[in-house]
Amino acid sequence: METRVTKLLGISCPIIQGGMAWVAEHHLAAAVSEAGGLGLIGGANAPGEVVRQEIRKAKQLTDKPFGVNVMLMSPYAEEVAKVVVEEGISVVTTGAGNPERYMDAWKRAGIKVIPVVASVALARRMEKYGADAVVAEGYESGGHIGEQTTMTLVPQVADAVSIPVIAAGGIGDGRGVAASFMLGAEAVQIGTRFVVSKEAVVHENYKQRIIKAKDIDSAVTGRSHGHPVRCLRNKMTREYVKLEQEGKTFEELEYLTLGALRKAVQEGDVDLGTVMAGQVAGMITKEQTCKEIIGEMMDQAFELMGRGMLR
Ligand code: TUI
Repeated sequence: METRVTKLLGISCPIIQGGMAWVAEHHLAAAVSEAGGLGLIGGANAPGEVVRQEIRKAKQLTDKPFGVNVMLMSPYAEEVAKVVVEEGISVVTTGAGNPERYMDAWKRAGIKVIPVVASVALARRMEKYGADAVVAEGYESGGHIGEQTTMTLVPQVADAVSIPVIAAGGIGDGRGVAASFMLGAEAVQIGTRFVVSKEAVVHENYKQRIIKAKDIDSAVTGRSHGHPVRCLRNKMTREYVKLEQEGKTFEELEYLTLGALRKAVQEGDVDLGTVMAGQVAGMITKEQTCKEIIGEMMDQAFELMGRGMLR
């Protein structure tokens, strides 16, 4: 399937992997790119040199294009912003903030810049600053989220900008891909389903928590201090939400989440760790290779769109 996004990125399937903290490392990024999508290395809270090594390892696993996600709330965002230029990365996505201050340097280096946005206002602003596309990410997503649902955000962003829109949040199979295209998107970003891929170096407990999750099993922590994060309900989220209701400040709550994502992803502590996942967790039933995931999603999307719903 060819769209402005596949042409822009030089990929064969309009599927971009989410730049998930701790999960989006070189094995996953390379596997998604090898399967025809765009793999991403998640900069997350890692120092520039760690991201540089991840980039170099991914280059050894694939000749296909892959990108880097720069998490703008990271204390190392500036370092990572330089590393992507030095390492000749061709596409950067950004999350959890406004990347304006880096965009000039990235554009001068010929990097395609795709900010993740959660509002029409930021999408418009990013287009003005030279973004090549935007990811419109809805509230159904895992991790740091905005307030708009994917169903409402994607068409409003698509109406507001001329650059291509990539839909994210709540897309777990080919039905979601087809629906996204109907909302005006020209590609999708997939996170949670790739967490449960064979190539994702993620603790088995984490993958099993997603596989066993039901539709209502995620919770949003951090609303009270303006940094809402969606993860699967557990001892940590129950304690967090209880303390938030008691009026505790961000600083008082921080101890609960410091290192908690690593604890879940690497050590498999899915009770006290942060198990970030989107609302699609309830429809993910098995571990598959990235190639199987992309193949299945595209086949199902094609079948649905071929029924005359889109073309
Ligand atoms: O960035 C994400 N998802 C993430 S980042 C992350 S790491 C983290 N861990 C703990 C706490 C916080 C972060 C885990 N998941 N998605 C992209 C995204 N960006 N979603 C929403 C936004 C966003 C929200 C507000 C982007 C910009 C924004 O406003 C910027 C502005 O200045 O208007």
